[in-house]
Amino acid sequence: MKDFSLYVITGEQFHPDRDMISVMEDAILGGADIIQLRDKTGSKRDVLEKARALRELTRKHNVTFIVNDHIDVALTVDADGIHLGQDDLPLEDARRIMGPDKIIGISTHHIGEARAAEAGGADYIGVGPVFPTKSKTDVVDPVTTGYVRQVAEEIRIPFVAIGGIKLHNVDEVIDAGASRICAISEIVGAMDIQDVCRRFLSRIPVKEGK
Ligand code: TZP
Ligand code: MG
Repeated sequence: MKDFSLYVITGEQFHPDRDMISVMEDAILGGADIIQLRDKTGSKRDVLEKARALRELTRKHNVTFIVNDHIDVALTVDADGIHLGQDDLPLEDARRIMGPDKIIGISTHHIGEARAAEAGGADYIGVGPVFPTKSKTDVVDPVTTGYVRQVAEEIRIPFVAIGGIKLHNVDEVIDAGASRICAISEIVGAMDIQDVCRRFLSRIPVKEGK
């Protein structure tokens, strides 16, 4: 997969007065290089409609587009990939459905899950929640920067740190070895989304070949 630095996930509850597409376009204009549609409440039709709109937007800007949970929606709109949690369809089955070329990302909360995802052929893993977060309703204890450090030392596929990451604590995550950052509330809930994205990017080490 194309490498990335700033991964932004939709969180419509954080911008009740703004249209989701314009929020995500601001994130892209600020430098986000992966956009994920995450909708835990909408009907399949709603999710599909949002996915189509985000697919169009991300194509226009040449940005990677991932759908959370819904493999059927991801395939229907020709998203670049899917993101799955530990209770979703297993990686092996998802790969069979998605084919070899689509991106599959897996959420992990400890090193055993990270190892299994890497061995199973995931394209990247999520590492989190690093800090407490209100954006995820199922209760998972923060994994802390200790887990970020462990993954940075051992896992070879790309990983993205997620969960409670803000401009005021992102340096701790970078210092632990992360070079890809994901945020929801700090970005989509901001007054000036482009500015927040640029500030995040200014803290993330520049990658070779990017
Ligand atoms: N997975 C782990 S933490 C999280 C998800 C989807 C929520 C991240 O949201 P925020 O607002 O950046 O803490
Ligand atoms: Mg899921």
